[in-house]
Amino acid sequence: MDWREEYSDLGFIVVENVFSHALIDAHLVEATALLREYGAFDAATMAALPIAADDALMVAMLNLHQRSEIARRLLASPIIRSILRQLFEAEPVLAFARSALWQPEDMLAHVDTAFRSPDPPYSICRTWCALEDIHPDSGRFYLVPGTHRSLAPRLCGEVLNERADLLALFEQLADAPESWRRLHNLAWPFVSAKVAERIEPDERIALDLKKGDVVFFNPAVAHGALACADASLTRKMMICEWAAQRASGFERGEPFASPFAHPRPISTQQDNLIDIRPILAARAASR
Ligand SMILES: O=C(O)CCC(=O)C(=O)O
Repeated sequence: MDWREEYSDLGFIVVENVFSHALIDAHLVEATALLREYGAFDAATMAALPIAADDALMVAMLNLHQRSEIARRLLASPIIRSILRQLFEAEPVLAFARSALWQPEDMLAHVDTAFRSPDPPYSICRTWCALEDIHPDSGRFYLVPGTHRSLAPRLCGEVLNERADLLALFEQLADAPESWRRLHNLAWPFVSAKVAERIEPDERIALDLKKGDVVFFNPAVAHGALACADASLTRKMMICEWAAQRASGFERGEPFASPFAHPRPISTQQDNLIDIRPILAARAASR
């Protein structure tokens, strides 16, 4: 199967050996120094950071990925750029990046976006990059194949049925596609909250990732992390979100500073929305 078909069907692909180990090691030296500066020395001290310090660390971590020459070299990987360019049919732009050394708590199955079409050309993709050989007991990353098609759109429909305010916003989209970002931001927590209860444990594909491997995934695919069975283990990873340069740059909210110097106008086509016209027509016909 062509990798694009695989991405389209499963919602993710795994590409092995994307980064040089030397570059990863140099990046880890910088990321570790930053974490220490903020008082994160292991999983326990990281989890105990006060919210304000945690937020400040997120911003500093994003800055590190944007400003450090080593991180920029990692993120400029020709393999990553080439795959994203083909998925987006446009230049990829980094929306955020975060490196972490330990599995955070409570990583239940969730989705990272809602009301976005699962069909190409995509405008958002996430990459989960292994910065060491991931130990099976350290809380492996998992995905639930196909749920960007089978589950996420259904949950969007359920949320609209339950929330009149969101339905009203949804019905405005045909005339005012710029309302999409508001709908997304308001509805996404409700959609995501429904995900964990719909996933059977044996549907999860926990990936066996080696240092330098990268998972490219559609953020509407249900995903999460298995429980960490040994708190003394590290789980070094970098997670990034990429947007097509032509897209609107949604999710530019705090605490991530905008990587989009000049936000572009939104259009239904450009922002890769679920095509709502048939849904609206069916609703009108049933009234
Ligand atoms: O830490 C992980 O393995 C999962 C990350 C994740 O689900 C997310 O960033 O949305």
